[in-house]
Amino acid sequence: MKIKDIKAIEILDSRGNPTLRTFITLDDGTNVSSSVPSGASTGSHEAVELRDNDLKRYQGLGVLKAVNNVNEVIAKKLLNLKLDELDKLDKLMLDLDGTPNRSRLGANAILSVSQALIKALAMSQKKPLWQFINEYYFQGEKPFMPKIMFNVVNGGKHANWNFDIQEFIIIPSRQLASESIKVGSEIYHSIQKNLKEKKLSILVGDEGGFSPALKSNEEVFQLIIESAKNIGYENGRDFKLGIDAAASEFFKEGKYVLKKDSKEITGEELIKYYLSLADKYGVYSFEDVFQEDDWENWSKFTAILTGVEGGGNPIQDPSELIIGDDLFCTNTNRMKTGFEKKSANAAIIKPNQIGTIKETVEAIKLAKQYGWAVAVSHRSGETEDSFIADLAYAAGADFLKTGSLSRSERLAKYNRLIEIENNL
Ligand code: 2PG
Ligand code: MG
Repeated sequence: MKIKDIKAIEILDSRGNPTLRTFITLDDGTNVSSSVPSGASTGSHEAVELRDNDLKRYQGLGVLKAVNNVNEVIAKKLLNLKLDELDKLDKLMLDLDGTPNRSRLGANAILSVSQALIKALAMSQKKPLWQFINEYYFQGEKPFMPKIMFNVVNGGKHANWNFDIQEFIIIPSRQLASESIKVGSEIYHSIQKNLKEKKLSILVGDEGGFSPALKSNEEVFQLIIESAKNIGYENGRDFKLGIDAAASEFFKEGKYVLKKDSKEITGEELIKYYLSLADKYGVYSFEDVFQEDDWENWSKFTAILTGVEGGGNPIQDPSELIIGDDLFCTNTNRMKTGFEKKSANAAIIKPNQIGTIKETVEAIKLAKQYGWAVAVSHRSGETEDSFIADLAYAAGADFLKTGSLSRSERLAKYNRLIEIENNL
């Protein structure tokens, strides 16, 4: 099988900003496309998302340079090559880029091709995408339906006016995707009903979660627990609570500034605050709870919360999750530092933070080797592409995190899990 054609175009993501969709045609007639997402609360150690910075188009956010890099630079190198060794093709693109952070070609350009190549080979071999990924990258290790992290209340940059904590998450305890999605949806709609009764807004943020005018960050937990209870679901039994603080976004001159709570606090005080949330509301999952280079507080918090002297790993079945997202940026070098410093016991995995699926898979394998939990994740700017749902299942990831229970770019991933569950 040879690559006959590669063509990228500029499309729009769920925020209406430009991103890439790349089409690949093989000489056996197979034709697929894949699109890439875009973050808002991005980590400074992420691979570079190439934007045009031409203020005459899309406020500078156009991706025509990245499109051109696919159509002129990458295509020239890959056309007519055999498609059987995907890792080699990814490596060719990385060599072509030649920078440590993909700043020449753009991680967005590279990833759109990397994903499309996999889809093309899977389709050409007439295998479901998850099966192909599982066999090719995970040597047939048993695939596993991830638990789902639903971000039902949005704050930080994703709502832009309200809570300091970016995401308030529920994780249904059910293992079947369809069951988990049902519990998530029922709680989501109960929150909506509760908000209407309280005469609060039901408008949603970037990831489809509500962002009502409550008085504090803490009140959100009360809202979720109460709304779930109204329809018979118990916190701890039927679902667990989590947060993605995206704390780099509220770290200002050495202090953590919680505007909603009118507090400017130190890392030590922030640790106490999180411990109180674990205590009062049973918050179980803590993502990006400190600034992305505040290793010291990460390690302290992990040691205290997990009760393991000197830190948290390896933990096979953690009672609490401390997850690095901006902390690691799906980058194995940063993960190694995190392991040495015992900073976390779980990693968020986002393909566009690193650039190729080859490297994404390496990050997943390293997290597993460390005994960390793996949470495959979307970005706040998404498309209808559901690649990460197949990836999460194929990789045997513990979690898939892909937004709330509204907005089709989020539901596309949940619906894909339901398809997979039904062998489709
Ligand atoms: C995160 C993500 C996705 P963004 O912080 O985990 O929820 O947000 O894509 O804006 O970085
Ligand atoms: Mg995050």
